[in-house]
Amino acid sequence: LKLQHEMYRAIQRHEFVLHYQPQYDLKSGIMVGVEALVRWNHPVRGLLAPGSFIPLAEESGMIVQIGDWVLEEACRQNKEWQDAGLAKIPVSVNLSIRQFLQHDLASRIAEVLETTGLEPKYLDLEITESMTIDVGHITRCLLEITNLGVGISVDDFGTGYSSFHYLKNFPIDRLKIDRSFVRDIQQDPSDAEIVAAIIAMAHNLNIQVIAEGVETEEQMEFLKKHRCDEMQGFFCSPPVSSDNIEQMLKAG
Ligand code: G
Ligand code: G
Ligand code: MN
Ligand code: NA
Repeated sequence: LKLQHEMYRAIQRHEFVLHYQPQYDLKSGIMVGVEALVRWNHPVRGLLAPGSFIPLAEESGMIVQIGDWVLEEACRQNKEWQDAGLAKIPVSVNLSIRQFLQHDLASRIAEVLETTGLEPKYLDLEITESMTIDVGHITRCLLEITNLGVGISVDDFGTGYSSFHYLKNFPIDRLKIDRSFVRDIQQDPSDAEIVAAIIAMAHNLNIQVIAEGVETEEQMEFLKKHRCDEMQGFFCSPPVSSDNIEQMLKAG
């Protein structure tokens, strides 16, 4: 496959770039985090969204190298913002199950924090519910990571078949309510109930909650009313370039 072959050279050729989507505190409206989202600046095809190459990268195993680049670049960029005097906020990085299957993920994370100089509390790792291949291994790995002081979020919460298992067994700091539940909050009473229940349950377990895919003011008001902690979505901002994040942080 041509695209797969090109992907091998893309890291060396600096063709991957990170965009960042802001995350806001619902009460104060302050930007309290960003999620790093990779794009491939393909020399011929233009800027490719992750949907068009992440599945192939997962299949081929290249996601390990790409994910490693994303991790280091996100930490480097965040430290650069901090060094420029901008507000200190954590960056969230999406992890693939393939990265967990490497035996030394936690030490690699420690190394990246060391080389970039980023404090661990300014890194958050997003895992998904599909990552149930080897529960024992993942639990040990997550404990090593949280012991470093790095945060763990469950991405796309509610879409897998093991949501409660995750909450019960893994050291989770935050869950991200999947945007499929947020989308119809106004129209579908069961989605509204589910979202309200997720927030209440997470808080009882001492877990923070962020809603994904917030597109309207009404959705935001609903989430505020139910004491959701943070939100992310097109209503506030789509993923944007690092320059744009810098501007937004400067503007306060
Ligand atoms: O930005 P966009 O909506 O196109 O992202 C689509 C999907 O790609 C999201 O589910 C997101 O989690 C995933 N994705 C984006 N960046 C990364 C990354 O660096 N690593 C992994 N594993 N997935 C990513
Ligand atoms: O699976 P993950 O949460 O990592 O996916 C993040 C992706 O979701 C981003 O690539 C972004 O393009 C997309 N996204 C972010 N905000 C919204 C939104 O408000 N609505 C929709 N439909 N997609 C969003
Ligand atoms: Mn994510
Ligand atoms: Na998600």
